[in-house]
Amino acid sequence: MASKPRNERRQFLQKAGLGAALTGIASTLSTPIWAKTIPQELTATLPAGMRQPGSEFSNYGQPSTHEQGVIRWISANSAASGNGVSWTPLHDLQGTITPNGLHYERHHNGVPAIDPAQHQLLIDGLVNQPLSFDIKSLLRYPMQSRTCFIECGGNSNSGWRTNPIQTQAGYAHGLVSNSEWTGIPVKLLLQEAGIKPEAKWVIAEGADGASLNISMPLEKLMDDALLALYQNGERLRPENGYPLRLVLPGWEGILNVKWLRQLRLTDQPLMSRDETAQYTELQTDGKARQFTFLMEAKSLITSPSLGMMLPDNPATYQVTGLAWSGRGKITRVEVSADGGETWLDAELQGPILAKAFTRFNLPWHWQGEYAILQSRATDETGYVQPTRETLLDNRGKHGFFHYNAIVSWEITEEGDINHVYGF
Ligand SMILES: Nc1nc2c(c(=O)[nH]1)N[C@H]1C(S)=C(S)[C@@H](COP(=O)(O)O)O[C@H]1N2
Ligand SMILES: [Mo]
Repeated sequence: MASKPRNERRQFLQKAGLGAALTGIASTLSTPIWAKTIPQELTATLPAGMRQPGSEFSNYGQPSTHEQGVIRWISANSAASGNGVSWTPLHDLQGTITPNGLHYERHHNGVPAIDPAQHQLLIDGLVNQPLSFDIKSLLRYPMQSRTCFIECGGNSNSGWRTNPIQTQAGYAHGLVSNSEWTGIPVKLLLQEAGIKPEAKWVIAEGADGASLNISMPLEKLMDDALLALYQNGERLRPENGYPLRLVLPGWEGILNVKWLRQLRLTDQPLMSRDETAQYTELQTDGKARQFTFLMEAKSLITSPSLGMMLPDNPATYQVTGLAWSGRGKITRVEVSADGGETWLDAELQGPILAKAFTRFNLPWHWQGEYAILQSRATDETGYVQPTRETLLDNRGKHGFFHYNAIVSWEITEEGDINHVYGF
């Protein structure tokens, strides 16, 4: 369904009496009871439990067969096999941790089959002593865990299109996932090799067909970068970099080099294809943004969202979603039901971790009126997620990377949900 023009929408909202007061959204509303009540005398007829033994044990558990629709959506590049993405179904998930089988994928040249017994990590360049590590020796280091998101710089880039894409939340914004990564602080290994004073940059290389080469400031690697070997408690999945990858909390996906085989310390960036021709953005003044490492604050209502519907009214619905920021902690998420005229603070589910998904919740009482649901995140630096209008004003109409504008879900009087470009 096409989105309504702005004026018509405003009239709609006024007619529905949603102008100034945020009728309907109330954080104090008690949770409704959705369970059916049954007469006492019927409780005796409840089934007596399972008499037959259930199915066998399994060596590795799989989701219920009733959950087969919860999948990564694959958009592979047909012109170059192995190049493409698969999206995390954020709209089907709850909590904040992305299950390993549903972590989004971005490969430039497919998933290499790596035998960990053969794999080596080389640290060389401007170091006192070049070092090589095999996986067995890396597994003996003291490890640390860090829960953080990884987001592709190209996530949500359909937002730059003229017309709002009618795709489920995760399949337009799910090139981001959140995991507990466990491994060795990169700093520890670099210090072991001994960093020469001239070293300012590190060129990381993966062992895949693309042999991805990418430059990153040494400073970040000495700060909070992790050489991850484990993902949510188990060894990395092949798709996500087995047997080891870089994790640079809060920084653009491309820097989180998978199947890592080399860290070369240099005094300047490499200026490789993926940091010049790609992953740069032409600005309105003709100059390009380059090395835009940080992922800015963003939020997304995952439910209710496109592909769902509101079956009845009046009724209370739980508005829920995710917020994250590469700068640190999320401090506030506001929700609007009237296209941004009025806002209410959502509840933030703890623990709130820096550079990680934060879930927000807010009950919303819907009485069948036309509405536009939006969420707006603020992080601990005071940065506020921009409207689409502001983003386009600042960055031009033809961007490609780093789209983090507020997302608007239109709720029709019938309870259908469309993606619209909000006010
Ligand atoms: N070696 C290698 N590392 C890589 C890539 C790749 O193609 N090869 N893709 C990068 C990009 S663009 C992103 S967004 C993330 C995706 O990580 P994931 O597939 O684990 O989600 O890995 C990065 N690391
Ligand atoms: Mo990416």
